[in-house]
Amino acid sequence: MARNDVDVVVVGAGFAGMYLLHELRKLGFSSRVLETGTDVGGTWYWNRYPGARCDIATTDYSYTWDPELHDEWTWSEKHAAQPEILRYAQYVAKKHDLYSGIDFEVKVEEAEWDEVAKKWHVHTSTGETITCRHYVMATGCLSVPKDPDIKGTDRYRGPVYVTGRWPHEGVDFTGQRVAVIGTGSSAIQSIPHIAEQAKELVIFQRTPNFSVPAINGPQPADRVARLKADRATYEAEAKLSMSGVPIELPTVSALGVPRETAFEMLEKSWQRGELLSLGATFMDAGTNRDANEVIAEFVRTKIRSIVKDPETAELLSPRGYPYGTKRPCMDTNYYQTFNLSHVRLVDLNTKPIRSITETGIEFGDESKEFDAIVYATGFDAMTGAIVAVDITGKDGLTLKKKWENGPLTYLGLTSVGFPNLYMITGPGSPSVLSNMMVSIEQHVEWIRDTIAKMRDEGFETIEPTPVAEEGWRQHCTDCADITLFQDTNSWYMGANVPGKPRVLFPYIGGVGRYRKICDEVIARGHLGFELKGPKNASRVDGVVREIQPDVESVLEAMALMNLPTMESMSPADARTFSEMSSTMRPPGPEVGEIVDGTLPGADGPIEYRLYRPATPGPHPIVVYYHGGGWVIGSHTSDDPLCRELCVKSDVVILSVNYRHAPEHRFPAAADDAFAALQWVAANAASLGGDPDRIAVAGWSAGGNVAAVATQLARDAGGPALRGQLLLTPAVDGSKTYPSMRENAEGYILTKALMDWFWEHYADPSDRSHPKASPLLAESLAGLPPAMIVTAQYDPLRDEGNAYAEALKAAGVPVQHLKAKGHTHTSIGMVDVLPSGKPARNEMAEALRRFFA
Ligand code: N01
Repeated sequence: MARNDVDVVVVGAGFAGMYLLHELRKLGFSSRVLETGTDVGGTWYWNRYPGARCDIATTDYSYTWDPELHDEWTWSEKHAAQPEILRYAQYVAKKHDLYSGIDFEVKVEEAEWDEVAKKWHVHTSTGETITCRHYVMATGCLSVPKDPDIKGTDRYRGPVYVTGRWPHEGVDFTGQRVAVIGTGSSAIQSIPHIAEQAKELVIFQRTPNFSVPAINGPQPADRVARLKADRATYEAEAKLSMSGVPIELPTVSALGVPRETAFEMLEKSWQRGELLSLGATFMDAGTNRDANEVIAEFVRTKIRSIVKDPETAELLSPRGYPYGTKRPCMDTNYYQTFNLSHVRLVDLNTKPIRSITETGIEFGDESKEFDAIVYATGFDAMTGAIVAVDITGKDGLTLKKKWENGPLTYLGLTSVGFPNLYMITGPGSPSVLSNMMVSIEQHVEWIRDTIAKMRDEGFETIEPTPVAEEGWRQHCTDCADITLFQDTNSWYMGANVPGKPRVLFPYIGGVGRYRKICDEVIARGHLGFELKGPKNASRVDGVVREIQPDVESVLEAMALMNLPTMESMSPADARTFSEMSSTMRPPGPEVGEIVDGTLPGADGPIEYRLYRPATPGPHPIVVYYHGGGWVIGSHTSDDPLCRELCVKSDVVILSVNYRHAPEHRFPAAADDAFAALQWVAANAASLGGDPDRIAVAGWSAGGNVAAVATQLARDAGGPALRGQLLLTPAVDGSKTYPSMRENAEGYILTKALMDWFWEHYADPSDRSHPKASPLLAESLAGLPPAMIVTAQYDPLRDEGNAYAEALKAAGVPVQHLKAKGHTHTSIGMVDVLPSGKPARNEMAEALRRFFA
């Protein structure tokens, strides 16, 4: 095959391009690897600034595909420095004869898809056009330095250095007055070294960063021992971990322990000298702002304890954005550097740079001369290097145009309209939120296996489907939505480059989950891809993940616990089991007052719990019916949800302990529900409520009795109700809906459990009675406005949907929320699952509207 007509063109000879070249050769594919630099190493070739080191311990930042390397190469330090990592890349390239497959000093300028030939034409800076079946961008996530975006940069006549393009021969700053602009990772690593040489060093800071000490030294003995004893297990754990480094997952909330204990725990993490340690101290650091603030304040106390000048310490202390939402830095003596008399910090918020001049910098009301300026101003991250090449796909569509409002990819690997184009660690993959080595190897292997399958099965092209791509965008958004990342101006969000769309560029669902998804895509016949060949075609369309990521995590954790099923227990044991589980959940918000009491049920007294807001009354009253399949639960079992509804809707919630089956079968629960409603209406004023503003609410079986009580009130001519809020209600026990089969297992409420509940509650013959199945009422006209919430992965979904539709058809105003990616139980899990919060907010809003 001609050199300019190959199976695969790979752009970039960093760790990704090198490994891919090795794999392609192994499988007999012809390839060209094109690299702008003069050597291999990618990021470690370009970033030669003083102090450049790997922030991930280098033991974890090593290739795993050549096991011999583990014996042949020993890292001299825990966090090896750039020259050593570059030597490692060169060593591997020599050992595997990779140099012979790489063209250096070649820049790829354009690539266009040829729909007739089903090939890419790649145009390079040397004037060559290379035709290839597959085109891989292995261009790295942080490879295009961003424009510093500062007035006057072209005026300066002295030497200018950019951290990401550092001179190969190094720079000697001895005796010089040096300015460093920026305080990201590159600056924080280089500043202590520049300070050692410079006569005077001024650091221009726009946003202070969180930095943890590397505590560098030899490779940690315990890690080395672990790897020696069982490397395979270690590597497998890394692949399924959150960030590509196996660390123990936290189980403690930062808010669940006293501040002193939290700080002791953080001190231990600090002393570990690992990039991920601080953030991994608490389970809620990434999702709860208050929990995150505990870490932020800990770092600020550290800064205050190191930096002697209190004003400088304060300026260096990050405030106003959560820890981890800008990439945390790792340093050796960064904060200590500010104790040196020739080092000065300038806060650009109070002294902005007016202009760079021919000889220095004008800032605030000052003007200073410098012998050298260092720009540590970062990169056009994630997409910069990809769209720097003019890539034109099908129908003349360019990738740049397609990504105008944010990158659209399937799995961060491929994009609709660009057949046979692959991105290694592209946007929408864990990439920069992971140990890059783990993510690089995974993508290389995924691409390798895919193109090998195509060759073996006679396919010429592969392209994701629009449905799959949109589903992936939504899943990435779902993952991002439950984190604290969105409000921070970070390069993760594209905020460092003016005009760049503001989305979270990397996938934040975790390395392990991501890998499982990619494997699942392949196992399901390349789900979400269309593959075409001259003689055959395959299209398995669909969305690979619709479940909310936090819901999935809870389901996975529960599956690991291997708990007995409730239906295998006696009702008494099921109740005890359920009560025990409830003791472990967060309590929900504080309310003004809680009052426990009894009220007359249909056949004797029943208990209730009243939740009163802290605001002055009288308040509207919502009579609430708990979930638990008429068998388990009580007036206190939905405590966190009742508290939250009380606070958010500013209403009194009165939760009723209606009688339970099998001791009290149908229609005891329904009769008690109605009796409670009547009693509340008659006693509203003495309960501190407004008798004219009463509504009902209920979850699951509680939604069932709430709906029934509403119908009974209508039929009895009162009490008059303002509304009904039904959360994943059971409304028809007379037949099996498709969702009961679809979601029969795996989502906590199972078909078997629902059958068990019905068996305990009502005879089959009774289940057609509207007091058991309110959907079957003769008429639904004249009922109060309803808010109905149904969940995608709930066996009861379709009957809830049917009730919403039937109410609408009967002229009842209905707000129907179909909670995407949720289960029967997930929406009500207050302070456990952030993804349920929007639905609960809408529920609270609906209650307010009922009474408006
Ligand atoms: O770049 P950055 P970096 N005027 O974008 C400031 C990886 N990395 O090269 O925060 C004034 O983080 C900007 O201010 P602000 C790592 O993932 C890894 O340091 O935008 N200031 C910020 O302080 C890292 O996150 C390693 O307000 C301006 C700084 O410049 C990523 O690369 C080592 C400005 C840029 O910080 C990027 O790090 C190094 C302006 N006009 C890097 N424009 C290792 O693992 C920008 N800034 C070893």
